[in-house]
Amino acid sequence: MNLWQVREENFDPKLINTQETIYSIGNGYFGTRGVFEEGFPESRVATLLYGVFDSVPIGKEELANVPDWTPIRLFVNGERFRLDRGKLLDYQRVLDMTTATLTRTLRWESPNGLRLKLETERFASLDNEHAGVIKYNLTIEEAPTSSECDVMLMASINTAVGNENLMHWETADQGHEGKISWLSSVTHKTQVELVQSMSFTTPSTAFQTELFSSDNAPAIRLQGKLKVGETLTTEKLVLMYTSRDGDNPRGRALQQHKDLLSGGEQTMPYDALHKSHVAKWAEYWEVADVIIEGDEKAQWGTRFSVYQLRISSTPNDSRYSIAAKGLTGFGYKGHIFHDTEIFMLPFFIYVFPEIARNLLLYRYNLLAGAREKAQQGGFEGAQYPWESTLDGREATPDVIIHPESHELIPVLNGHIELHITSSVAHAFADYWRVTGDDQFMVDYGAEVLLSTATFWGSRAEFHQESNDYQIRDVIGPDEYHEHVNNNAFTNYMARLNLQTALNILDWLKKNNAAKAQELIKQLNLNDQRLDHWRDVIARMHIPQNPDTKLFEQFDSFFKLGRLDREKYEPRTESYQGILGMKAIQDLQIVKQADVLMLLTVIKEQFDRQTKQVNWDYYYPITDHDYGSSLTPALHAILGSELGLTDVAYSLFMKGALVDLENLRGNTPEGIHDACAGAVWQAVVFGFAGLTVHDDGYVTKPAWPKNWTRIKFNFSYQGQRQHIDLRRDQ
Ligand code: IFM
Repeated sequence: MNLWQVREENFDPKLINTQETIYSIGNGYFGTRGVFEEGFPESRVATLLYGVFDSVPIGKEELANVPDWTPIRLFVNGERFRLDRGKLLDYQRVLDMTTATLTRTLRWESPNGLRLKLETERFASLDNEHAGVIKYNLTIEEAPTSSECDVMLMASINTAVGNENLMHWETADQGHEGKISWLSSVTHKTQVELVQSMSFTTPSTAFQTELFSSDNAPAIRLQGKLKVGETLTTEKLVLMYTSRDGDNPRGRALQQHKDLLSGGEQTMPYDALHKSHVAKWAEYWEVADVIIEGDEKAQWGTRFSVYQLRISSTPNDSRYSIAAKGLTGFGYKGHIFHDTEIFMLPFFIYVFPEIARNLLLYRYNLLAGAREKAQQGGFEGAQYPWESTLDGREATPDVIIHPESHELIPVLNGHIELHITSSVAHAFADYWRVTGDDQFMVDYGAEVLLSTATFWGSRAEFHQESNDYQIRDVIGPDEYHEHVNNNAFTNYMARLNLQTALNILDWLKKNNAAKAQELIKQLNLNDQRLDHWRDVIARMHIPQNPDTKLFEQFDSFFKLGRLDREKYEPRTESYQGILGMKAIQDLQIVKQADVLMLLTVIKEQFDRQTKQVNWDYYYPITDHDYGSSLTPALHAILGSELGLTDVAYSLFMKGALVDLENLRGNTPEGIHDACAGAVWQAVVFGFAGLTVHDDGYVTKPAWPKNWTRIKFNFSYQGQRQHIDLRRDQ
């Protein structure tokens, strides 16, 4: 098994959409699903650009699938090559993660008995984020009637793609200059302009090139004769620039395209572009790779996760963040959830702080939207939306079609799932703790922490009869239970948000008095407000038994019925799917880590007894298989800390293989990026046991069976650390 590769040795049409997700390529600026150049029925063709949205009737806006840059249609002696006809003689597809290059080699016999071999290669340049490149090589192996064939290849940019049935782009203009054809499209509602320039070249002098204008699919045709046994080499280069990149996207695309094609050899730009792309990936892997010895599948799944995290993010843009499915599918419409801050961001904080800063800046830049949301709810400060897009306003749809029951159901998360706000605040504090980047805290983090604390200060209600502050009517991370009071995760993290804000203000007063005064004035942090925060901290209702240390997930959770889970095994769907949304509210069944997420995200705040007693209670009532994909790998961290290494390992593998084996059945919707982040965390914080303290860090490995080595790098206070743990044999 090559642990740097994902391979497919057979083509199974039934798996088409799953494999399209898995074989996605990307560079953070754009992601392209692993669709075939020649197309295929039922294919879910998609290229998504970081932060390029258009409006939708339900759910505000979605990443707008751009005109497809990949098509190359092939005709030999008038017969069209397509995998749903003829006979596939050999087939192999490889995603090489070292070089982020997708290759496909196949041999095909046409219905008329002609045999050909195709070798294709594709990548989304990491060195030049605007460039997508395809090498397409054709060999005629056998032709029944002649030694030479008429070959026609048609490369195009196809506008006839949408997000499922919704079309987002209007062709604005198109044309060609020299060898380059270009298409300008504009999103219907948001008016983003995209220019895609295309060249399709071959060194073969036996082939004629013709450029075709079309508003639907401008194309470049290569036509000529190819002798049996000879190979035709072609290259398709597409550059994409949008109005988000600055003025004149057409000028930028064309200028750069001409530069890349200029000069004799450069008419075949693939190799030079590939070289610089590979060099960039080598730099990435040098820092980001995690080595696990003794367990090939774990190594493979972890590497795939680390690959996914990079193709979903960019160091060059802080106006958007990482979507739940990155740039690999339509699931969750490209919206940003707590998936980023809780699940993925730790990887970037520890490994790629440049990208972490962008992800945090995204939230900082959207403070205005968060302030507006707080105000609309009648509160002060900043409340982050549960689902976020470009303007920081709430983007959660009010209704959706339930994926299992297909009913139209109201979605309350945008209204009452509040914990995202403290997760964002925690992310800034965590970045600071690990990187020691004081300036970032001064310039951005402090304002976010103080503004979110202001929100919690106004959201927590004082209750006379219990003499405490409560946060009522929420949805906690376990989304099965709605309208609950005093969710442990929400209240604990809100209290921490308040405390961290006070600490930061003290620190600022000592270290940057001018900034402290500026924020005090700007955010109206008068003594009365700060005293109120102290009071909320002191009297926040935290549903936890002080003797046993057991948290109650929310008020009266323990009074809910217990489910005889055995009765429903074996299952193929969630308990919510089986029992319905209403019935599940009355049962102690947890969709995803809630109390246990609290004990993991801020693990240094809890002792072992607290962790153990809560694990014993909540682990068995959580749906690890059909609840949320986010949390099995996250649970692995706590499991390893508690010495439950076998359980932790099996949870970890559910995360590591979630997409590679389509364990949840929804890989066609896109990669589970939160899960990818949790997989990295499980290896580093769980099995390697890395804990960063204020004055250093320690590792405390818990070795899964057969693992003999864990090696990774991370950055601590700006210095690269190399961890290489070997198991005593
Ligand atoms: O953010 C998650 C949420 O926690 C569970 N449902 C899916 C969302 C997007 O991944």
